[in-house]
Amino acid sequence: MPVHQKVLSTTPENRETPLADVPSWVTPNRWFFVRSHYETPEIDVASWRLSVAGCVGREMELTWEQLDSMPHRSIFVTMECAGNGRSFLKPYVEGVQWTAGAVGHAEWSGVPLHVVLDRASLAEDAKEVVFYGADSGIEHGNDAPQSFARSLPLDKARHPDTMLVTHMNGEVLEPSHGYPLRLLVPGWYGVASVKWLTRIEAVKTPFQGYYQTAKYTIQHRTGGGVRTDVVGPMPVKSEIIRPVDGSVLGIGANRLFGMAWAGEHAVAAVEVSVDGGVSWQRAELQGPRAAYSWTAWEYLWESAAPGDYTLLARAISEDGHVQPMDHDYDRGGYLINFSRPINVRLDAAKLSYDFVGDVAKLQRDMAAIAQERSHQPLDADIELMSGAGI
Ligand SMILES: Nc1nc2c(c(=O)[nH]1)N[C@H]1C(S)=C(S)[C@@H](COP(=O)(O)O)O[C@H]1N2
Ligand SMILES: [Mo]
Repeated sequence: MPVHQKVLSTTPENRETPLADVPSWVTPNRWFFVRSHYETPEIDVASWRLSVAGCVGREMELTWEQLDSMPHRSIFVTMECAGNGRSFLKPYVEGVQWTAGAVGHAEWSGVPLHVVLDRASLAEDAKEVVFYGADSGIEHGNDAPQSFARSLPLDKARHPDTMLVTHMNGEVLEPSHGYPLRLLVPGWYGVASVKWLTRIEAVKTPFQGYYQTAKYTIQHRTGGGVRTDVVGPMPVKSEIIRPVDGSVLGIGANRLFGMAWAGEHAVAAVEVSVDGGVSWQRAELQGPRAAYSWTAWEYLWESAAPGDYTLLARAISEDGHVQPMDHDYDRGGYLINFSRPINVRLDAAKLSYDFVGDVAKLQRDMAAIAQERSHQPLDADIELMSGAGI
């Protein structure tokens, strides 16, 4: 059976990971979701340069070789699109209609951004750093072509984990993921991690770009009115990967399996409800638990009573935040981290004998799946993208 990857549009490229078919801690590159606003730019690395400019003591033009000779490191980070899960919102919200798979986890390698900022001697009065991608085009509702650009506040830009990335899971970045160089902002939504970097500019005043002020912003009610916030850190979230919505299961023991993540923080716990949120039980966390990375969890659900059930999972972050039960519509089509009900039926005519796997078994299963999948063709289900393409 070929595995289907859901392609929401091809120009620009938007496709998501089939989470239920790729239940591994590291998302293989060929399955990793792609979210692009314009066509993937063709870049010749021999003539490519990274310019570092603005409020710096020393402006620089770095070649690929120069970057490659700087100190490197690697980091595991979960990346999620801020619009992930948008198709589940009711009422409908405009934009790419992602299901649950605009999220993945990879080992990223490259040069810490602060190394480059230090070499350029960032000025004392710089307030933000702006990152420009090589891609450009006309976005819905805009006449003038523009390039994709986003800024970071100085503390996040200088953070030792914020990186200029050249490799993903040990391989040179693929064109769709930002070759030859992308930014990686651990713990923040994917939009901050600008692909196809060509220019870094330190500035004294807040950047006013389209993807900074018009898109990827959310409304926030304060005592006195409404404030507009830029989409940044990822809040705590979990996903039930198995069983999938609409499954018919046997009575007996059924294993629920999923992932949970909490942006800049590690996951502290995951709770599961099999009665639509009336009562909650602790799930078992499996495998690594670390800041920036998602954590696998499982729960053995034993029930002899046939009928319809609503399953929920809610994650709790190490800094004490609990995943909400409902979407906050002030956020529009972004920051979609509510616990989403999964409806299943227990059929009296079937018996189920699942058991909770130990970590070694879980890893053997994942390796076996990876092995099997690597020989299979990748099929694409093309769906027309609806909405404004943001
Ligand atoms: N230059 C550029 N960078 C970009 C984008 C883009 O369209 N152009 N999309 C952003 C968004 S919204 C997301 S979610 C991530 C997706 O990264 P991926 O395609 O490697 O998964 O890239 C971000 N960086
Ligand atoms: Mo995104």
